Amino acid sequence: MWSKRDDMVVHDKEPFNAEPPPGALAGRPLTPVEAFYSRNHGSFPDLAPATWQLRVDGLVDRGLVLSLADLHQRFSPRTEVATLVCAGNRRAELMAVRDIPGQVPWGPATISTAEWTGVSLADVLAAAGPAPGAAHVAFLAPDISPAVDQPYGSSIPLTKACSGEVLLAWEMNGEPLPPVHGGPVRVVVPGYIGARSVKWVQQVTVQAEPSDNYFQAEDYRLLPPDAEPAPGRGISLGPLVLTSAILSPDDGSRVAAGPTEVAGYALAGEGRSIARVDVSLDGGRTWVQAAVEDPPSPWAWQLWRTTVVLPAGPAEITARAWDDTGATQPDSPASVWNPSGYDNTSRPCIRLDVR
Ligand SMILES: Nc1nc2c(c(=O)[nH]1)N[C@H]1C(S)=C(S)[C@@H](COP(=O)(O)O)O[C@H]1N2
Ligand SMILES: [Mo]
Repeated sequence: MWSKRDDMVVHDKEPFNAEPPPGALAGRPLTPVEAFYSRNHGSFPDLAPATWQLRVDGLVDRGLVLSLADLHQRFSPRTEVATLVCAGNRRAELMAVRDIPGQVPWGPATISTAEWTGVSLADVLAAAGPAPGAAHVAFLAPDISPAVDQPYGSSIPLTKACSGEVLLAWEMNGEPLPPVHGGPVRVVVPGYIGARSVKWVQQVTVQAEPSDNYFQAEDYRLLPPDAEPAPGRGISLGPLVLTSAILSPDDGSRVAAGPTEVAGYALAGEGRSIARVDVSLDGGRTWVQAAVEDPPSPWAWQLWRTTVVLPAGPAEITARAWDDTGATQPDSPASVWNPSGYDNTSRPCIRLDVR
């Protein structure tokens, strides 16, 4: 069985969509399972570990059918600490600019970090032998999204699939992967949006083109502000973009005048790291630097904190992260608004009532 904290922010009970209160993530490099966000497009399938099988097919020399025992016996285990973040993280701030009907109003905590153990997808693909023409690896799960009447699927480029860090994982934070997070086995694609880390995976297909599944071909795409979703339209989201958020204090809360600790996370794109996080109390005219922790792995967020002194009255705290190429975050949610509400990577801002 699995359970979540009583104070999870539950956006939908069925399918289950929930994020922890932001403060629950602050200052903890690894997220306990009970606080880990959960994003689902359909009901959880009920898969028994003893009968679960993975089919590997498509453009391969040898198709494979693997049980959980086969994964354990035929391949060496690999563990990676990786942050998962939903492309819809911080959508609520976009919705405040202009409504986005029918989408989950996610706050800044649709992100979590765990230690995942399984086998490298690369090793399994090597056993199957990708054939000429192979360029993408598609994943398919049995959970049906009632909104589109399709099972959940996605794909990643073959180069990423063969990069070692992509896992077929059966353990999360040292425990068997719970059903809510895709147990018995899920894909974990470090450095990519959460949507590509397919839970309850049953089929891995090597193919020439990206998956034609709704969640790859039509959803999880960044559209121009004036466009409607359509298959193939917009930028297909994969690799993560530089972002950060403030986790504590809570946006809109009341705090005592004087020194206040401000804490959050920052996450750089693949192959990059966070070089600096700045915090401003005057809407971005002046900035001080926060202390940034080393990441728990190259595939994980970096936590940051600083202490600011707040006088009584209304306060506004803004943060911005910089990566090691010198890139920083866009100014405002309005500047990145898009019709499906993805990739709100604008610099975070909270308001406080200081007494
Ligand atoms: N089979 C399946 N896999 C899935 C999903 C889903 O609905 N079904 N949701 C995806 C999305 S959008 C995200 S952000 C992550 C969330 O993983 P979590 O629920 O373990 O946090 O799972 C991804 N994998
Ligand atoms: Mo997501």
